[in-house]
Amino acid sequence: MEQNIKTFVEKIKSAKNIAIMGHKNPDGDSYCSVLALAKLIELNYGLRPTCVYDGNIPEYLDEMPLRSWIKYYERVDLTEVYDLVILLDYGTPKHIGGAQPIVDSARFIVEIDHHQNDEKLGTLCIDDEAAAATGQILYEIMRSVGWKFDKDVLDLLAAAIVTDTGNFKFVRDGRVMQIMGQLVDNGVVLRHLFEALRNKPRKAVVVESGAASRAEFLFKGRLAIATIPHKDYKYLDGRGDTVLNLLGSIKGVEYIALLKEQKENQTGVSLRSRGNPINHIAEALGGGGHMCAAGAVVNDSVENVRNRIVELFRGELK
Ligand SMILES: [Mn+2]
Repeated sequence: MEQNIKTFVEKIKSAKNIAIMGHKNPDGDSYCSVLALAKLIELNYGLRPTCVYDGNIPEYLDEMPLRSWIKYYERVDLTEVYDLVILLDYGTPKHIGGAQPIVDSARFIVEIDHHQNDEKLGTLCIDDEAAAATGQILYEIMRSVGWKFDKDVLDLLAAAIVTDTGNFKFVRDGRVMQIMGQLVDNGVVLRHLFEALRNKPRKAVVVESGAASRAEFLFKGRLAIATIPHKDYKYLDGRGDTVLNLLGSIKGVEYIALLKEQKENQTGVSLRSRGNPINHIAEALGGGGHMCAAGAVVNDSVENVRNRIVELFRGELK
């Protein structure tokens, strides 16, 4: 790890241009990690990296610092060849999206990630599957190199950790909480951060709470299934966390499945559990993810996907 970080710093120092990207449809960790690292590189080496994304940035991230630094891939010159491309939090190569040409032509690729991934793209990999967020790994790199930082960096890293741990619910060890403590001691105000992230459009909350109110409950109430019809899909902010959180707050509900009709015969599935593993269900649907938070995109109708999910759970919950 230490040697890898040393090499990483050498690559930053010698690069004439740098691009940073996360995964398509960035979540809080992906988005905030990209901006935090970009700011760290500018502060410490005087070079501002090109930050790229594909898909949609959820509106709840609008209040995060440095929004203007990140550009949709179509607004970036994809023919530019970068000395260094840094991939953050990307999971698997299929999540790269429209900025792929930048990755393909890169002179050197560094990846920093906490996802399990059998198809790594990095020439140099600074991965840590035990980390709660990519933002946590960045914090540890920052401290180990001794990079100077500012309030934007700290707020972004804190937001990355808060969002990827589901407001600390998914924390598995004390390391990330100690880091959070250091962030707070250095000026991060958690109340401001949580308020800044409570920033959803009204329509999204109305649509999502409607989906929660129409949910069905199966296997004695242990599995909740909610559906977002296609006409409402465009109003979702991010993955539909309001639905997932509402249903997950009901006594007796252990598993939550949210089905999103993205288009005809294409259904996005978000799965959450309140403790038991759920990623094997996502994998059976062709997707994947973490133990308690996983998902898939299935080329089938909402009804058929719903029935498949019920059958997959029937084996476990009968
Ligand atoms: Mn992450």
